[in-house]
Amino acid sequence: MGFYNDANVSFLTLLHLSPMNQPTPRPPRPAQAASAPASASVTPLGWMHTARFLTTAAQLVHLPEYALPEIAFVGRSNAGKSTCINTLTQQKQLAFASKKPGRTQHINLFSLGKQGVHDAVLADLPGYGYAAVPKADKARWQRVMANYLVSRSNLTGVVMLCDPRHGLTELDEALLEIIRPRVEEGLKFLVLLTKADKLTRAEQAKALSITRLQAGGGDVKLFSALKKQGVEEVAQHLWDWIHPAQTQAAQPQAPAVNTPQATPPDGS
Ligand SMILES: Nc1nc2c(ncn2[C@@H]2O[C@H](COP(=O)(O)OP(=O)(O)O)[C@@H](O)[C@H]2O)c(=O)[nH]1
Ligand SMILES: [Mg+2]
Repeated sequence: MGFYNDANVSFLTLLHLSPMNQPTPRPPRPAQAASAPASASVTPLGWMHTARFLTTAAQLVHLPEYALPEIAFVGRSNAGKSTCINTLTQQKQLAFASKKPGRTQHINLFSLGKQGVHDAVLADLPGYGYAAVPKADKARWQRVMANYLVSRSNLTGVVMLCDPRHGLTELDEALLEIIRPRVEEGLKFLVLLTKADKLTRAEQAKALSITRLQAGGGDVKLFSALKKQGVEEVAQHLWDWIHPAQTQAAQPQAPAVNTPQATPPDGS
């Protein structure tokens, strides 16, 4: 459990450090329109492109609370997280906002939704495992991250980014342990193997199968910002997390076999 060894604190201690439900001054809330139907013409990539910077917070108590589903992006430093968010949202600078001085250890939120009707939020969590970060900052950040993943009540899905040339590391596995109870209760979870362009097809296949085993059979996909590999597929995947009813409705209906004919209302 690298997370806690580094921080030298127990998991239970972490849970008590930053309760989420304290009353605090909050930045403006997004529109409460989670149930508003998205336009039929909106594609998953079009939806991702609506991402707009919402707010930034160094501590959980400063995160706004709302009922909108939230998808968190997590991963080691240099895994390709900012590049992935920018590629998915088709915006050059969006996630690089977190590189601004003073914001490197912040949670940055981006709202999703067309014409001011927000229906989800992306949360960009700072990368972990960066050796040059002072130990005290590392420990503080690990507490914030663990607390966020355990207690953020509107957290709907987690996307973990991983450079397949390094595989899932001890820190990634510690994070998986933290969210496992929530995944068992329905939290969505996806591992993206980034920079897939750096691997041969055989290496890609091998990395996929190894990571699937490590992730306990969870969803694992290849992604390359450079080659635009997996971009549409991942956008669709996240769309399905947030709009399950619409996704179901859009499934082609299997032809009915041996089903009794419905009686017309007029009895004819
Ligand atoms: N070849 C290749 N390089 C990538 C890809 N995605 C990110 N990178 C590079 O990996 C490095 C780290 O990316 P960045 O998005 O800043 O990682 P972060 O620290 O996880 O946010 C940068 O030099 C990127 O240009 C990709 O799909 N292919
Ligand atoms: Mg980054």
